[in-house]
Amino acid sequence: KEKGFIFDLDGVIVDTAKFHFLAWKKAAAEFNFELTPELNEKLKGVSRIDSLNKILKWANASVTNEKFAELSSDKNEDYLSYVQKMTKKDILPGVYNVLSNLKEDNYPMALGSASKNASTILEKVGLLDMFDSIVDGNSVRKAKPDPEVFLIAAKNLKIPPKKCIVFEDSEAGITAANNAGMISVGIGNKKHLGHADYMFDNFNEITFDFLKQLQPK
Ligand code: G16
Ligand code: MG
Repeated sequence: KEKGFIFDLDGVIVDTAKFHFLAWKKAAAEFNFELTPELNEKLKGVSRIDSLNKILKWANASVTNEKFAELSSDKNEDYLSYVQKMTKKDILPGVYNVLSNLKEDNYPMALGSASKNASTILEKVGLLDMFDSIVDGNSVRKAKPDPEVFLIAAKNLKIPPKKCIVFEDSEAGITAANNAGMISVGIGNKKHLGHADYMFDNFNEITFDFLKQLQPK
């Protein structure tokens, strides 16, 4: 195939942002900080360690390395307790249709996520078999907006970066896709995604014909 498709996970395929929020809120309460939905926006697409560093900075708090590790592991346990309850009903609107259309036509597809829990989540919602390659927080050193995650995905798919299409819901993720020289498609909140090549509210608005005719920039 001449094109490859790369999907972010959280905010694109599933809405796990609400679970990250609940878990970080609980963790932050341990040092008497109230995490607001506004601040939570800034944690989207950001790794676990970087997220905790940001929250500590907002709270003007500092903790020992030991406490840092404990907070981050407790947060993850709490987050995973929500993830365990996920089913295919948690797949965002229109996503399944787009994925299965692309799959039927044999387009190479990869996941490009910052999460270390990506495979667990895909398994829970029954989408693990859709992807030819899964590039996640376990295989990447440099976080978005660095293009590393998407460049590794393109390499695994054996498709040149400029012939890859990236779906992203975060500001840092669209920047990462643009930095990789890929075609960027923003999903969701237009406010933070003005730098995307294309913009949609959700996958119900994206037709298979549109995806088939997309050309490199
Ligand atoms: C996701 C979320 C972030 C989260 C990060 C790391 O990224 O958007 O909020 O902090 O993964 O997750 P974990 O703690 O599970 O390793 P993405 O790239 O899928 O949007
Ligand atoms: Mg995301």
